[in-house]
Amino acid sequence: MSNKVITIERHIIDGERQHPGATGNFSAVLRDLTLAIKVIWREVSKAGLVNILGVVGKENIHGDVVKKLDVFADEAIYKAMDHGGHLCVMASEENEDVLHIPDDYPKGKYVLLFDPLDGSSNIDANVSIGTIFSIYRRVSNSGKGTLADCTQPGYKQIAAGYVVYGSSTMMVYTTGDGVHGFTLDPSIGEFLLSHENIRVPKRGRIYSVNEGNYRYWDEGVKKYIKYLQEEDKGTSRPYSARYIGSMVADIHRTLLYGGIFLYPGDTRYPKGKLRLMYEANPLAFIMEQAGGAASNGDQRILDVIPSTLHQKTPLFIGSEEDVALCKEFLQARTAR
Ligand code: P6P
Repeated sequence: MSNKVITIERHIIDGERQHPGATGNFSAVLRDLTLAIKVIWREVSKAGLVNILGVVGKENIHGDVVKKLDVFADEAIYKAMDHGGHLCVMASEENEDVLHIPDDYPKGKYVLLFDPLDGSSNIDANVSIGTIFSIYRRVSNSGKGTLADCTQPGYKQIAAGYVVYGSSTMMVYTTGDGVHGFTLDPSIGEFLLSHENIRVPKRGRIYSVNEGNYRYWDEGVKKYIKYLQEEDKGTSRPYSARYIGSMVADIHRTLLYGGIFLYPGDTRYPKGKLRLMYEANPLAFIMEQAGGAASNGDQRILDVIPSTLHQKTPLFIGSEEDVALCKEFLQARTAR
């Protein structure tokens, strides 16, 4: 076991060097993004002190207006990424339209999509929350990026990652060459390689879903969850139920321990609640790169051809065998 201290910046550059002819721009994108994430971490880790540091909308002890954390995170990423000259356009969960690079800054060949702070409603209960990002090469020729640059199918991603701000803060990312996890060492402000080449177990023993929605699920989902709750030692059932309600934390546990996370469509919301472009796609890329799977119930998430920037999708993601079995129950629904 090497005791080398490998920062995420070092890991990114080493990865870049393995691609002859790489320009270094891509590693600059990830480096700039890592800086934005450290700025977000600093605010998120103070969130519990909000009553001391001022409440949202009011001036804090420094005379600055306190912003909602997800607005703060959104602005922190945009400001860190808008001037490096590597991106032609961005898009965020917090903004209806695409986010253009200011006119006086150069435009690059990459596209960044992000959910700046997913699960932020949990922050008051000190529950882990997360940042999710997805990077593509532009499809437009030059100049300002376009909506088409931001609505490419997930299989075209060149990188994806998430940060889970929890008991420790971890950044997990892939550039298509495996999945690697970095834990923030607050004493030096660096993300250090702690989980090299993460592999999700082929099958787990945990399912993660909001069972409060049971009455709205279709029959296939109901039968699948009931199946997981039956006793059969031969197939490691009953499974345990774990649901944090903060997707990045639920996905992180699924990635490390195996099992399945599901947010199905239902009679109220046929497409479910989660977003395709900056939630399901990046997490699907990561899960597949770790040996798992991600489906919308009918097809691979990464094969879905997007039609709108903020479109929602049902999501069934986790261990390969668990997702495959779940799909059998879902498709039995349509075969009925
Ligand atoms: P529900 C958080 O608001 C979020 O977007 C995801 O992080 C999480 O998985 C989901 O919503 C929880 O939704 O309907 O179960 O409360």
